[in-house]
Amino acid sequence: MISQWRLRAAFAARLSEMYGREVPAYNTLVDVSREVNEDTLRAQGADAERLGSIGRVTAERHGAIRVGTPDELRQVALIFGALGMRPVGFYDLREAAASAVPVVSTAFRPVDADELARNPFRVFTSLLTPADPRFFDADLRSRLETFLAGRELFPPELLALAERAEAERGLPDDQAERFLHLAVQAFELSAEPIDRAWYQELETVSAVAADIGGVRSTHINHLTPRVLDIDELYRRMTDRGIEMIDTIQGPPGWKGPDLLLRQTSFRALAEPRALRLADGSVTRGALRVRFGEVEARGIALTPAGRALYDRLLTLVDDEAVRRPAADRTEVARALWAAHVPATERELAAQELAYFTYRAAPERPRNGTQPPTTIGELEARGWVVAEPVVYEDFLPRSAAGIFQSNLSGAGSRDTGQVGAAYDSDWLSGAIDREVLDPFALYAHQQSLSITRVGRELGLDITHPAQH
Ligand code: OOG
Ligand code: NI
Repeated sequence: MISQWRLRAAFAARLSEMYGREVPAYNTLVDVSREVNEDTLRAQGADAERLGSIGRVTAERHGAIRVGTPDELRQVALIFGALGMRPVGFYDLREAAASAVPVVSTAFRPVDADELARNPFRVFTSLLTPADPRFFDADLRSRLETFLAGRELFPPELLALAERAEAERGLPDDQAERFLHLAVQAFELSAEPIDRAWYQELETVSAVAADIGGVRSTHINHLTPRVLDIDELYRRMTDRGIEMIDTIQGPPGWKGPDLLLRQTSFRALAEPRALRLADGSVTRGALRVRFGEVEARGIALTPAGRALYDRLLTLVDDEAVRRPAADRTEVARALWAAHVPATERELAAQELAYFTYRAAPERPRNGTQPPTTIGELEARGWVVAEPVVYEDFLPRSAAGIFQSNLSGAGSRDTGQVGAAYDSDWLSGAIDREVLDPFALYAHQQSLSITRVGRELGLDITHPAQH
């Protein structure tokens, strides 16, 4: 029997192999990431592993896929469910992007700390929103929905195996092999000719809509390695002559702890695709949709910490309007230095970030009365704090990643009111609860405090959940 986490690790590795064959520049990104990670580890020693062991970080990837209907998303949820991955978080890219990005998204990932440590593979998964009249008029919507209803992304054999793997928490060897083969195949770029007129019609609305609804299959859009020093990676890729997008999305590089998530990418590459013309003939064309992305992960923030992050982003925007010539990164760095605590201890004290706690190996001597708050226990050497890694995504960064790789801005009818989608809607559509990332982090923190309290025989006051 192959367990779910082994299936997940094998799927991630095979997908990576397949994507490297399809998009060789991805291999360069993986190679440079590995070099940067090795150099960082050499330079920083154990500090470099504060947010994950080098083993985990080297193997770590996230993928991105895009589907067209709730039914397709339900099938995706089943396939990832087989791999022990659950839907976490709701991202509305329609609002976060300036260009037309008519999708709402979630991320499938493992949720338990030990499962994340075994293999943290996650997939950012976007669902097209044909019901949003800002992007699709009634006629286009109906043709689009008919087109989507007539395609099959995942063969029934794959779904049956997925169902079995999820129910039995694994698969026997031969079935595991078959499942992995079919699952990877489902995300390969299809050679089937694309109806050029249909693709182009959707492209005038949104390049993302064309990528999703203009073809009869799905494909992996990018696969993202994790790097310990993203500024260094950006420099090295640029030195190799690879054209990167203008910025690193997310928090600026600064002197304090790494927070949340920083991401950057190289521009989508032209890939040969077969196109069917109106007269039925097939010609070779090229489409730019797939790119390479890389990310650095930091500490998970509480709702208060996240609100601070969002507020600082707004301040950076305001400042950019006031001083258009100023360097955005410098502006962000200055704001960070002024508003964000520069140590883990202060982040914890202000309840801006999540930590787990364990009993210190050497505690104050007998007879010393221990304090009762977790902050005091940490400060006085009774417990040791470890930062919780941010396992999720950021809507604004995701929008930036989408946007910088679109061929055109598309169009949007701002006179229309957008169709409403939210986390509950998504849960209903796929018949699985879309989990709240904050609740997962808070639970992990609180569990560790309860445990350490039991170990030390103390009734510890937990930080407030806000
Ligand atoms: C997804 C873009 C978002 C990320 O890492 O934020 C994303 C897509 O292009 O389909 O992958
Ligand atoms: Ni991504």
